[in-house]
Amino acid sequence: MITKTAQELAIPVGVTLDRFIMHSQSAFPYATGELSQLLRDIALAGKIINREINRAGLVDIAGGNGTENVQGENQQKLDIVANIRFIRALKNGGEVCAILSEEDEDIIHTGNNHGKYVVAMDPLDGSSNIDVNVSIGTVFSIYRRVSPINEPATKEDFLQGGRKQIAAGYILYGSSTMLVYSTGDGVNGFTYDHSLGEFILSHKNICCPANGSIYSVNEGHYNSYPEFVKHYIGTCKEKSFSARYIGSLVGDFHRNLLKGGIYLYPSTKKDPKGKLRLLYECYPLAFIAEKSGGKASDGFGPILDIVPSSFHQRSPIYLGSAAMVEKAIGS
Ligand code: AFP
Repeated sequence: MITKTAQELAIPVGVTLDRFIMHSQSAFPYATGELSQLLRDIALAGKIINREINRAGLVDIAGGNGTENVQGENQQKLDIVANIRFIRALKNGGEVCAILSEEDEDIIHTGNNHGKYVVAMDPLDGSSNIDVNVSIGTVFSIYRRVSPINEPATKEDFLQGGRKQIAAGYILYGSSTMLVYSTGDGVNGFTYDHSLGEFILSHKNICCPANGSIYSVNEGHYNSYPEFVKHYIGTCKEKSFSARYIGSLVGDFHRNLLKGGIYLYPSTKKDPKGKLRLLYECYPLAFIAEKSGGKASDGFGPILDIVPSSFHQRSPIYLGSAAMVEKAIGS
């Protein structure tokens, strides 16, 4: 008879997100646990959105809602659902005094003026992929407020600049659902185990490969890209790099983060300042890129150094493996 060890008989579940957060917090003797709780609130909202997405084909929450968001883009029902879910989770959690969302023009005051943090987020990015079962994501960015505690948050809380983020990350609703985040010290990824209802540490200390052979760009806009971008795309083709672009920033970024690659969204004639939003698309992913050894540039300098002037401002972005980003922008 073949005997099995305890490990073989009952494979360990692994480290849950809660346990990981608790252990990380204990490394900081003065930590109050509020940021930890905030990360848990985000994870909870992610689980709920994951459930909604999985049921989308069965209940009436797929497809357009017939409304437009602040950017003038058609809102999908799930955009609205995800926005409500996140706002509710952050309001109920109590640590966040205000939220900036892609879906709303102005900041949303949670009523928790005692909260130390503000969150900028795109609750559901890649809306055009919702109906067709392609990966979509949530992107978030966390700041410690600069306005006085116990008073309403101000716009300055959100316009601090990318270097002031104290944590950022994303949730990818893909072939599996993953939460990837950093509080500044490394980047870690957690895969959602549906049967347990828990995010489990699956990608410890993610390091973006220094170089790669995947490029992700919408080549449909090629004719209106700046010359340096056309030149770089040409070099990718000469080297027979793989073109991979699904039109969901989180999915395209995640692939390149793990395998080595670059995501480009340059300025175009239609969007001379780029399409992606600085505060809740570019900053958080630039933070993750840098903390994992990668780079993020707007073509002139690091994305995180851009001084923001408005909530929904846009930026071109070149993001991913350091050597590829450097080559693309010619530095
Ligand atoms: P939507 O959320 O409106 O689908 O935009 C997605 C996105 O912001 C980003 O996730 C994609 O990479 C990019 O826009 C796709 O834009 P193009 O359709 O112009 O390639």
